[in-house]
Amino acid sequence: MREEEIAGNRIFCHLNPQTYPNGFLHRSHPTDVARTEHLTFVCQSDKENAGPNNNWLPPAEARERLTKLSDGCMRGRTMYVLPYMMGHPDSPYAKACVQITDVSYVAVSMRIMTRLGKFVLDKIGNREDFVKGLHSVGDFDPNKRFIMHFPDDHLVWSVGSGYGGNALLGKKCFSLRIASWLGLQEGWLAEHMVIIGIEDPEGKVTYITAAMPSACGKTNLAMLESALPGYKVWTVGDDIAWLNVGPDGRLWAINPEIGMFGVAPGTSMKTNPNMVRALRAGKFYPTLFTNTGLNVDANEPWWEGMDGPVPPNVVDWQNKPWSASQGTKAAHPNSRFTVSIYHSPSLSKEFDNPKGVPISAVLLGGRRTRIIPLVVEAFNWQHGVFMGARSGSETTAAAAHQIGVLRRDPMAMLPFCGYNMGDYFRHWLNIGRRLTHPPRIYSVNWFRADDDGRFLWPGFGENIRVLKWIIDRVNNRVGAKETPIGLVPDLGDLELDGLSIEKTTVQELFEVNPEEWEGEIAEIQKFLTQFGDRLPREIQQELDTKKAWLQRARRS
Ligand code: GTP
Ligand code: SPV
Ligand code: MN
Repeated sequence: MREEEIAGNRIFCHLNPQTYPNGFLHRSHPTDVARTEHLTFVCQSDKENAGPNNNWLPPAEARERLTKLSDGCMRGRTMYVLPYMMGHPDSPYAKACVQITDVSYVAVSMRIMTRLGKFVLDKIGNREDFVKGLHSVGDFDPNKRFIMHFPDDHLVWSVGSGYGGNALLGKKCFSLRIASWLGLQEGWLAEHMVIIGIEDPEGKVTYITAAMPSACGKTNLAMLESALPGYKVWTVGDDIAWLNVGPDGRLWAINPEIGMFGVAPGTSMKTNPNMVRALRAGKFYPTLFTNTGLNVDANEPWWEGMDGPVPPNVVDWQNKPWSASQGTKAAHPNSRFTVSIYHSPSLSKEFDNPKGVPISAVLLGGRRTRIIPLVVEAFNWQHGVFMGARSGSETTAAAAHQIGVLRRDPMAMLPFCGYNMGDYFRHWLNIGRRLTHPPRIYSVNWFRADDDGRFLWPGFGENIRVLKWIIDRVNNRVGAKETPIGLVPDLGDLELDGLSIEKTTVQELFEVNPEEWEGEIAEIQKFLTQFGDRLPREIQQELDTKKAWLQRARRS
C-alpha cells in the first residue's frame, strides 16, 4: 500500500488557517496507533545486560531478521535523510544523529521535535560516532513490525510502524533507550521526565523534574497554569530529561527535544490552556494532529474533552461520520498533536541554555487510584531511589495492552530503560553519591480516587498547591510530618485557600493504611525479585524497613 492511500486519504489535510494556522490533520494506518512494546527489542550483546525488563534477541539474529524485512522496503518511495541533534548544539551533552525514513509524516514530525538541519552534517563531518536510525514502514503489516535497538552500535532499526514512539527515532528510541545505556557508561541519566521552573511570588524560580509513565500527566504538568496567584510554571521539557552532575555538585537537566508529542483527548482551556494556545499559535513550525476527529464545518480538529458543545458534523479518526450517541470515541484515545515547544506561551527563558537548569526536586509519579498519597517526600536519596523503584501505574492507551491494570514502572522507565533495571537502580544510587547538593525526591499521585472511582484531587492547575509545598520544602520554608513511608505535609502547610475540598477528602489523600500496604509491599517484593543479584542491596534494605514497619503495625 502506498503511503498516500492510508485510510483513503491524503497524508496531511490543511486545517482552518484562521483558527489553526499552519495546522494539519494526519490519519495513521488504523492498526498503527500506539507504541508496541511486545515488538520492541533491546539487542545488547549479553542478554543479562538487557535484563528482564526488555525483549531481547542476539544482535546478529536481530540484524538478519531486519535485513530480510527491509529488503526492497523503500522501493518506489521517497527516502528522507534527517540529520538532527538531540540537545542544544552548543551543549556538551548534545548528540548528533541521522535518521533515514520513507514516511513524510515522520520527516515533518522530526523537523518539529528535533533540531534538524544541514548544520548537523557539518558537525558530524567524517566522524562515525553519530547515532544512526533506519526507519521504514514497509507495508504497515503488524506481523512484520519490529523496533530494534543496538546499544553498542548506537543504532535503532525500526520497520512496520509510523507511530511516534516507534518511528521518531530521536525520541524514546534514542533519547531514552540508547541514551540511558550511554549514560550508564558515561555517568549521567536519561530520564522520562518533565523539566519545569516554578516561579514564586518573590520571583524566585525553582527547577524540578518529574517522571510519570505515559499518559499520566507530564505534558499537562509541563504547561501548568497556576491556580494560585503569584505562582507561574515555566516549561523546559514535557517528556525527556538528560541529567548530569554539574561541577557544582548539583544535578543539571536539559531537554534534548524542541517539540511536544502530546495526548489530544482531554486537552482544553480548562485543563491545559497554555497547550490550547500553543496548538493555535502556528508560527514557523507546522502543528500536526494525528488520529483526532474532525469538526467538518469548522475544519478544525476535535476530540473528547474539548471546550464547548459537541459540533453537529464530526467525522471520527478514521474519517467516518460520527455522533456522540453511537457510543464510540471520535478521537482515538491515543490521538496526539505534534507541536513546537517554541509555540508554548509558558516557554522558559532558559530553554535554549546549553548548560540546562539546576534541579532542586525530582518527582516520581503514576496513576494510582488507591494507596499512594498525593505527595510524600523521601527521607534521603536512597529512600527516593526506592520510591522510584516501587513506582507503578494503572495502564492507559499510550501503549497497546490491557488498560487499567497496575503495572510496576520504576521511574516511568520500564519500557524505556535500554539495559537491566537492576543496574539502573545501582546507577541512580551511584549518581546520588556524586551529588554534593542532591535534589530531594518526592512521590506524587494526582489520581487517588474514592470507592466510586471519582478522583479525590482536582488535579491540573490545582497541582500547583502540591508544587508550592515542594518548593517551600526545598527552600526550607516549611516542616513536614513523618510517616513510615516518608514525609508528608502538615495539613496547615498545604495551601488549600480557594479550593472547595472537604477536610476528610484531604485526609483521605494522605491516608497510609498498613492493611493496604501489606499487599502493596508483597507485590513490590515480587517485582524486584526478578532482578536477582542485580538488585542493589540498598533497595532491598529499604523494602525490608517497610516490612518491619508492617510487622510492628500488626502487633500493635
Ligand atoms: P505521554 O505523552 O503519553 O507520556 O503522556 P503525559 O504523561 O504527557 O500525559 P498528559 O499530560 O498528556 O495527560 C494524559 C492524560 O492524563 C490526559 O487525559 C489528561 O487529561 C490526564 N491528566 C493530566 N493531568 C491530570 C491531573 O492532574 N489529574 C487528572 N485527573 N488527570 C490528569
Ligand atoms: C509515550 O507513550 O510515552 C509517549 C508517546 O510520549 S511516544 O513518544 O510515542 O512514546
Ligand atoms: Mn506527553
